[in-house]
Amino acid sequence: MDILQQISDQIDLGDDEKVHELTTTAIEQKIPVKKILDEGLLQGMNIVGQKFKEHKLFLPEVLMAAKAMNAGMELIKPLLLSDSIPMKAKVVIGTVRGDLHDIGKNLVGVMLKGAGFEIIDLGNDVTPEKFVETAKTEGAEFIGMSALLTTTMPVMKEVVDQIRKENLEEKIQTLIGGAAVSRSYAEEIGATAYCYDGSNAVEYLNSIV
Ligand code: B1M
Repeated sequence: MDILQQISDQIDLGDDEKVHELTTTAIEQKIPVKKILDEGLLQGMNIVGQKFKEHKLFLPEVLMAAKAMNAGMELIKPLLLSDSIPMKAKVVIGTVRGDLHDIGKNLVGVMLKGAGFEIIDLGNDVTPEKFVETAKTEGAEFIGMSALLTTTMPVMKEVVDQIRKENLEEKIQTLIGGAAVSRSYAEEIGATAYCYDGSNAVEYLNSIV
């Protein structure tokens, strides 16, 4: 069976050791890292997401799948970063308050870093105050927020509102992403941009920096 298919299957089964082993082999076989990511790791996580939605998998299994995904991510991270160039701009990134989903946010952070942006990663469950204060003290030009839950996406609006209230729109742009949000939501709350995924975030930032 195709090794990328095996990686995807082992994520679905939540076997972090197997994913580590298979990802190592895929790297040794010189399969392009973006292909390992898209057709192996992300593919597996998409299947898990679909099964979770259909109640065919439950939370502990999803946690195991997330652990397996991270086992692969740790191996490809340095490769995604290897082409890095001098820092172009600072981006404060985090998953919003109440939301613990950080796999996508981590991935976006790695890709932006690889594309030459300085990343200040605040982790998950980040309050609006923390986003804005950090961007101010660090002199960051961008705040990148991730939300995977419909219940946590309104926190993004709090950040945008806070930026407006402090008249910082000229200095700090807000980017949003994550499965819960969309371009129209970004427009609705007045965020500067919606980024579909890490590549899209890189493309957007490169186009304006
Ligand atoms: Co949760 N979960 N989860 N979960 N989980 C979802 C999001 C859900 C869609 C599953 C489902 O029902 N199908 C659903 C949300 C429903 C909704 O709100 N509409 C859900 C739920 C309900 C929950 C709980 C509430 C379950 C419960 O407790 N009953 C709970 C909430 C906990 C909390 O956060 N407070 C919960 C918990 C968890 C785990 C802890 C078990 C685990 C997270 C582990 C971790 O992140 N460390 C988990 C997981 C793994 C998922 C799914 C299966 C996979 C998410 C993922 O990592 N995808 C997810 C189903 C799904 O999304 N299909 C689901 C892979 C990742 C690479 O993609 O994060 O979308 P993603 O990131 C993408 C893009 O969205 C984009 O780029 C990334 C790369 O392509 N992007 C950005 C993301 N952030 C960006 C920021 C940017 C730009 C682009 O900034 C500029």
